[in-house]
Amino acid sequence: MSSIDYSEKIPNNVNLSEDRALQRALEHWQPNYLQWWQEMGPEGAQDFDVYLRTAINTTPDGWAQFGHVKMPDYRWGIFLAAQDAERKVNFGEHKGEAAWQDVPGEHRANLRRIIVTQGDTEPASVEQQRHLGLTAPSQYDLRNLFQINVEEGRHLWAMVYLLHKYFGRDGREEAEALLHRNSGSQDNPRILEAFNEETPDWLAFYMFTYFTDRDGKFQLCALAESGFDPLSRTCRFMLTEEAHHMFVGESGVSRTIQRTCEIMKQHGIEDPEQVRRHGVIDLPTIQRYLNFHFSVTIDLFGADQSSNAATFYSSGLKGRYEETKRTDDHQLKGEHYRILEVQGDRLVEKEVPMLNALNEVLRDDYIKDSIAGIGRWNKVIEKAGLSFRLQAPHKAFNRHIGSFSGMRVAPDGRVISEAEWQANVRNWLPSEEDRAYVASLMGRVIEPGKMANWIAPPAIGINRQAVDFEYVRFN
Ligand code: BYC
Repeated sequence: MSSIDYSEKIPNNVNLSEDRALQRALEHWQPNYLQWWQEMGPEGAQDFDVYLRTAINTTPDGWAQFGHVKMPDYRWGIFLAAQDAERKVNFGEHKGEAAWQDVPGEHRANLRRIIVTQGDTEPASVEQQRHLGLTAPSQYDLRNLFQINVEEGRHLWAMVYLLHKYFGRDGREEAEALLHRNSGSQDNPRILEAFNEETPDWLAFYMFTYFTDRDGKFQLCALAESGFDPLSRTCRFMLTEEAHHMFVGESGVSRTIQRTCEIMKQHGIEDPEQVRRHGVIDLPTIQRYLNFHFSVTIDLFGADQSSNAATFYSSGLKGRYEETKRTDDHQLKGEHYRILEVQGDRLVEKEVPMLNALNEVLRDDYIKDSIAGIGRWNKVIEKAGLSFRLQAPHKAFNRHIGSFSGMRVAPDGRVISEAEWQANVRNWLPSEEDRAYVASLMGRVIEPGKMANWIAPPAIGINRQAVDFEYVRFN
């Protein structure tokens, strides 16, 4: 089994040693990154040895090397998926041209903006999750949190590589700024709203990794279609790591539901207050967390009609999900898409030019994918013989971006008054009391194989290790 060459400061498959100027620029950025990691990365965990998966190359047996590593020593390498010399621009006005190996001058500003927005989310999520290690429900979960954190760090490196290599001085300045904005900061916040929200507890963490990391999957899939080949290759490799993040979310929520159902069955209770007396999270609270994370995440797709989205597509920078599997003309001029808008107190469908609706197209693809997992959570409840069912709220519910922002819409899609919203919001979104209750359950469990009372154990361990394997050595 090959291992990382620790004499190499920045492991990579981009021939970094042949580009001295780029190597120097990245070596200059690296200490600032490490300082950011010390200050904003996982709190109090710098000395732990963590059973981590490290990518050392992009081959099937090289992208997932497991072993105990201290997080600050993790090798945040730069890896692009293999190049296809025949690759073309597959959509938009440049369709059929050879894929670009350099940035086309006329698209430079837009491309930089996309890369910066993508890059900004990666350190933001590490900042949002920074305190969670102090209240992990098990060693297994603690390890998964840290795995996600180091990989988000690597994804930041991926975008910083593109900025340094292809955008000269502007790119270097943007790379510095990525370390200076901070999640939730009043003066210098992260770019997208969801990345300024707190992730205060583990239910929020699982919901975030299920819903918000899935936005990552869809955006990365759209960018993997880019005519700018280095961006496409970078995103393709990032996607291999993303799957585990969504797995942590889906299985985490599932295990939480399973434990709650066990208690409900065992004691023959359904009333949330009674359920809470047993120290587990009642299903209506899980629904409210779901409503919150679903609605905040679908805002991340941008406005339902966006000239930016049309430009990104027509200029070949950002495609649709599974662009190359679609059978239309990949230019979409004269095509239409149905979006919803509010008319009086009703939501009505309206046809708009497809190119302007591409944020909505991606959002709808995302919604289909995320609803599938909610169905799997319901299977756990059904299997326990309980009648409660979780549901995705209507896509107009609790929106802050696009034509529904400022509207009051109930989870079932009814346009409602401010008074009705205020009277019911506690039933629809997590209240202060809900958050305080969930917070009260969060206590650190560190003995191998032990779980906090509110969550069921996982079905299997990581990399075929036992569930009670020592995933984290606390030293
Ligand atoms: N919050 O024309 P619009 C991930 C702004 S997650 C605040 O619709 P556009 C990950 C917008 O900037 C994936 N502002 O915008 C997950 C614009 O501002 P200006 C991240 C917002 O450009 C978990 C204005 O509103 N990657 O990887 O079509 C853990 C008009 O909007 C928001 C990407 O997002 C918002 N939610 O669409 C770790 C891909 N939405 O120009 C990682 C790259 C919109 O008026 N980004 N605005 O000042 C993009 O493709 C686009 O920037 C967006 C926005 C789809 C996000």
